[in-house]
Amino acid sequence: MRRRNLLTLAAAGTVAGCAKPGAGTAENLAPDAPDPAGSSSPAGPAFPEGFGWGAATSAYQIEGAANEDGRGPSVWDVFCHEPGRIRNGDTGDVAADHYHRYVSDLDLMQDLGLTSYRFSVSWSRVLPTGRGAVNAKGMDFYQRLVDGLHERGIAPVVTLFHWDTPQALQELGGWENRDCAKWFADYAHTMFTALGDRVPTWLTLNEPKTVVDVGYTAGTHAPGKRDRNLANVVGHHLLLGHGLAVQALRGTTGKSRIGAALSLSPAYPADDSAAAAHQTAIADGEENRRWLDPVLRGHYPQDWLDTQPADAPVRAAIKDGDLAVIGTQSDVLGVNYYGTTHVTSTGGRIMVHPTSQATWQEIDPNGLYDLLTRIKRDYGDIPLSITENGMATTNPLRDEDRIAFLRDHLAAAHRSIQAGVKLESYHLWSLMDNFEWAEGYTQRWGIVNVDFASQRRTHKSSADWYKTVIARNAV
Ligand code: IFM
Repeated sequence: MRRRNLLTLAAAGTVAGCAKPGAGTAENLAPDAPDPAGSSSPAGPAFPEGFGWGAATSAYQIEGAANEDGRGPSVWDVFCHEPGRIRNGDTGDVAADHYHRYVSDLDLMQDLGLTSYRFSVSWSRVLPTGRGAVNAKGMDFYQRLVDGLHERGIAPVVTLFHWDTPQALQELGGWENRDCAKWFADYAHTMFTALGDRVPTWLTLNEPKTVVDVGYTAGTHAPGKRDRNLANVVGHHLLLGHGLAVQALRGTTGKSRIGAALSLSPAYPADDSAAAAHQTAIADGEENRRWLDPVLRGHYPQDWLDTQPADAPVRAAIKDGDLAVIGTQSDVLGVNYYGTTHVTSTGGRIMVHPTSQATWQEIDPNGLYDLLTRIKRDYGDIPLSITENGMATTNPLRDEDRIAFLRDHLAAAHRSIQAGVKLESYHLWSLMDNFEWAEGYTQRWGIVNVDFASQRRTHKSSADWYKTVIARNAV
């Protein structure tokens, strides 16, 4: 089942980088790269000098140590422990035990040659009830992690919210409560103060769309609600939290950059009919513009608003001045890209391209080129970072399918740079196998295999391949 295949229902109303700035420009593309890694295959055209080669993870998916050192529970801790929520009853209690193994994980990143690492902070590890006194031990973990990255020459890209709302705040309504945007900005300010310029790039929200579509509409992610009206209110409050967090950073003397990480999917008509074209425009509004427009232009797209009935609660949730806050200028946009969307004349979705172990994924590298060049065309030259891109595969170690995926997507990213897109960095998802939400440990997204019984890490073929790519700065 497609995790994100909810737009038709929603539209019908039937569902209650941190790379150095200036890196990715066509002007500074280097000539064809030499092959320092000694790979037998010739290197393709080189990426710009200083291009950020990264990998991404998130707190709940890898850290474990759920009940240690004063960490408070998040909605995901509660959700996972409810019977029937997660495949095989898996939880993130231990996950990849990164909280205890972060030093060897940092060494692993250094060995790969990463120059950028995207991770998220567990809000309830730092602020156990989401507000109030800082948990010093929790904060210390992120201090040590950031220090360890700098010692290894890896730039931290830090996401503030990757879905793990503190449970104490959820009991006050979580993101359904407008106050959550303010609580989030206060937490963000705490992090800016603690880590300051040692974090060159902050990301406010990861994929608010997934929270709306999966956490609040399908109900298969925490907090497990099925209410499209409520979901859209949550979406607005998430965006408000983003804007307030950007403003909180502007209120510091720091020089870090900030933006959101949005999951985006180019929508194409499944046939040549006018009806399919019309439905595709609606789908594009839901998948892309309802997130891009507020963040980068300070307004919701009118055609998306028009899909909301006159009495839709989201209309009342949007207060005067909110869009100006949400549209506070970002420095960077994080792009999570997993695939394309094909829309039929009745607004349904069909798969035109191959999928992966994650059957919601429609693999189409050209979609990445279309997406990146479209952002430049429609939203201007904001620096872009690919903050997630990857595939799940059942191949445990010899993951040639993942190598082909990464190669083709990196080639598309390179073409976009040649077309003038200001792409600064690429973070594959994911550094290592981890807790894949409702799928538990059954889906393997890492380039490093994790044996969850022993916590042993082993390079997959894709890790060795990526190491070579990074060494020669070329695919
Ligand atoms: O694992 C997730 C990640 O947390 C957010 N983006 C998609 C990934 C794969 O489903």
